[in-house]
Amino acid sequence: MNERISKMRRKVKKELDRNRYEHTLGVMYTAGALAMRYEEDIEKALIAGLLHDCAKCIPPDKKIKLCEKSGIRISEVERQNPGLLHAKLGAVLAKKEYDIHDMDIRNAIASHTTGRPGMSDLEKIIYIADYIEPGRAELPNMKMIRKLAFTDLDKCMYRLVKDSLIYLESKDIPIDRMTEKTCRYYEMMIKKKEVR
Ligand code: DGI
Ligand code: FE
Ligand code: FE
Repeated sequence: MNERISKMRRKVKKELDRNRYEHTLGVMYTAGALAMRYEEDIEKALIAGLLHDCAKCIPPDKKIKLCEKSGIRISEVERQNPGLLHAKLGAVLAKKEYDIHDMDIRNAIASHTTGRPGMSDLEKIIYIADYIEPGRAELPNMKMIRKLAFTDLDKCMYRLVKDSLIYLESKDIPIDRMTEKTCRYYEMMIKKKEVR
């Protein structure tokens, strides 16, 4: 691993608890493997995977304060569930603390929790790697989802976002509007592909 990434690894390790750091390494290497499969930039995928949860272990009230300071707009759902903010805040910290100027990497960090319509392949890779990394608690149908990740990024996105919505609804957890938009978008995308 090159010196730039090693340095980032040491810094991220200090910001995260042990389990979160282990998960982070799992996402980093899984994103690297998906980048190989889809001929994306491997180094970018490793960096985005490494930094995707860099704001995760900041206490909720501090998350809100840092977001306000950085000019991130906070929705009602985010105010009630500040955990959601770790994605957007992580993208800001990637710039400020880790010197990441690449917008695709920062977008991948920002969109990794709710997704968004029209994600780049790198963004989809990070969203998906977050779910399928080897250390992740088993989801229903994980075997099939892992296979789908290496077969079709859009189908895999739709499946994961749809399953997340079903899960959140079953637990009566308020849904972020972006998660709903993402779901509708990828449903439409895969229908378009089927027609062709
Ligand atoms: O940070 P990770 O745990 O690795 O994974 P993540 O960034 O995907 O965050 C997962 C959490 O995000 C999980 O507890 C569900 C939550 N989440 C995702 N979409 C929504 C959501 N929570 C709310 N309230 N609304 C959403 O739309
Ligand atoms: Fe996350
Ligand atoms: Fe994660």
